[in-house]
Amino acid sequence: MVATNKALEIAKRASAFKWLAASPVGELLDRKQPFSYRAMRLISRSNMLRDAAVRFRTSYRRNQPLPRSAETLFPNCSPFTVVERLRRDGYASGISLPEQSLQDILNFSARAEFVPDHSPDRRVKIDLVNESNPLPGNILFRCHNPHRACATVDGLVHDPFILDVAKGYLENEPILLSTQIWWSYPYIPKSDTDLYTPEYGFHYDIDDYRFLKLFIYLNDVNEERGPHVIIEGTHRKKDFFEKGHRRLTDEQAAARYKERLRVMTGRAGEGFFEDTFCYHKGTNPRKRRLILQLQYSLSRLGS
Ligand SMILES: O=C(O)CCC(=O)C(=O)O
Repeated sequence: MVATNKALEIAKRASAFKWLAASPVGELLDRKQPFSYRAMRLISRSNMLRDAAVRFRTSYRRNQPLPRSAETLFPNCSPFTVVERLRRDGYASGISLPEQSLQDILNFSARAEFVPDHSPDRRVKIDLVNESNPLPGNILFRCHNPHRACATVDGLVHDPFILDVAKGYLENEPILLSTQIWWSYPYIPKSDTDLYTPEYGFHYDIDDYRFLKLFIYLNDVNEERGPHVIIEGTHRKKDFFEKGHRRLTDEQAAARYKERLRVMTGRAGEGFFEDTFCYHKGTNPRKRRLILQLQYSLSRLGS
């Protein structure tokens, strides 16, 4: 009995500690990160301070423009419209890669080495046809910065339309933070009470005072292929609870935002811009999903 109480006490302390570590205060105290980054993560939780920080930074520092490709792959898209939608809704869809570019990136993905999130020392190649998990126990497999090895991804990074959107939204020349291609595999719960995994739970990112992601699906994504879900407009306003909690359960998300959940299904090659300061998640897929992400930001704070 005494032993059980002691174990409970330790467990309680451990979960209180975990909660504190993940809280804004815990983050600020965590000296593993530079102070400027920790301060940004705290300040950014207030939209007013976040916008003020963007204006202040932009007033004294214009970033160097990234080189631009001669032609865009998206001649029919208007950066102005996309930026307006991003500001209003936190996301803007309607991007579609030309077939050849999609094929190039898929061919690259078949040759590339992916790092499993939970086994960072391993490298695996992943077959485009065989759907089985190459390293069970892992669910996310990432190829970091594919633009360094794949000319087509590099072309996207420097595409004039994409750069105009990033510049318009960031109100400064964009800095490329990273690119990634990753596979998401089904998370199989170990028991009936183990349905949740943070990899597939709602959260918002705080990677800089302002930042922007472009996601492009590399396989067809229907409801069973783990579509990305966005809670529209949550980049503009968060209540006190949400400022302190980067994560929401599905139940909390449904209770608070039932009308604003946007499930982003799409065909291979289709994509959308998103300010992932919005609450968002990748859904636990029943079948694996392959996605490309480009991330631009105002500074290198989040790198
Ligand atoms: O896999 C997804 O759709 C979600 C990705 C995500 O959460 C992120 O990029 O922050």
